[in-house]
Amino acid sequence: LSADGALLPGLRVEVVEETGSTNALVAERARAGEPEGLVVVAEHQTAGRGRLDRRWETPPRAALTFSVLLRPSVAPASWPWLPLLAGHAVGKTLRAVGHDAAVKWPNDVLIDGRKVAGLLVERVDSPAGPAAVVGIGLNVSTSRQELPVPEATSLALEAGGAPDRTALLVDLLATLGESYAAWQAGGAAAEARLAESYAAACDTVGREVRVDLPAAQTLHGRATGVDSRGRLLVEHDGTTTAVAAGDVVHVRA
Ligand code: BT5
Repeated sequence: LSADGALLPGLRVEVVEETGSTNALVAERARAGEPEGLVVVAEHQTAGRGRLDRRWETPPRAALTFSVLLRPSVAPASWPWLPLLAGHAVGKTLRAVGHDAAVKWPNDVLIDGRKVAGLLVERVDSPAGPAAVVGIGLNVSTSRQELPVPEATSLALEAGGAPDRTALLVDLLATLGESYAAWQAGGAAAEARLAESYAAACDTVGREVRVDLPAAQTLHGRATGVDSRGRLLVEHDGTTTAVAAGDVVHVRA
């Protein structure tokens, strides 16, 4: 499933008709010691999660929703790259099938400024060691009424036809697998390349932004790039602040 024929060691895909959240389901399996490579796809999520207790809402079959269990061998300090790496992989996959997709730092994928996909990466500790659950929700609905917020879009609405979700999943897993393998094998040089490639595909870079931080702190400035740790560089008041994704409540461009 990737350039060298192996997506993840032991890749296995399970499909469930309905569950609360595929992230919750895969996290549970991770805690029980499940090895890397499990992918769970849900036709319908009844309690889809976003960041910071926000919700990800999609009617049955209106989205491709799945979670991937990874056990990265790289140092935990590098794990903040995972949501960016995964979002970038989604963007690349969509561009390869003709969509003008861009990433919004840190974890959204946009088409024409509207959110088509969201990502939620959660760390899980287990006796088998730490794991990362990479959750991806990608809207495919043919009906605008099915989208929960006006600033959302779907692949079908953008392309005028429902995509083949199975083919899409295969493409997404292949691209994600390649990026993951390159990141794990490549050390600091791979992260520097990733930072450059992510920034080039990032709709946030180059824009005036307002970053809401916890405790009602707000940063107004211009996003100038992404550093080697995946932090957004914001130029403001004659200085540059590196903002970590984990510290951000909202980014408005
Ligand atoms: C996200 O959070 O965008 C993360 C979404 C991750 C969903 C996947 S689906 C598989 C896996 N299992 C889960 O339970 N979750 C993951 P955040 O950046 O916090 O954005 C949440 C906000 O996006 C909400 O407050 C809404 O404004 C908006 N939103 C909710 N549903 C949406 C949708 N279907 N399309 C576009 N925007 C949506």
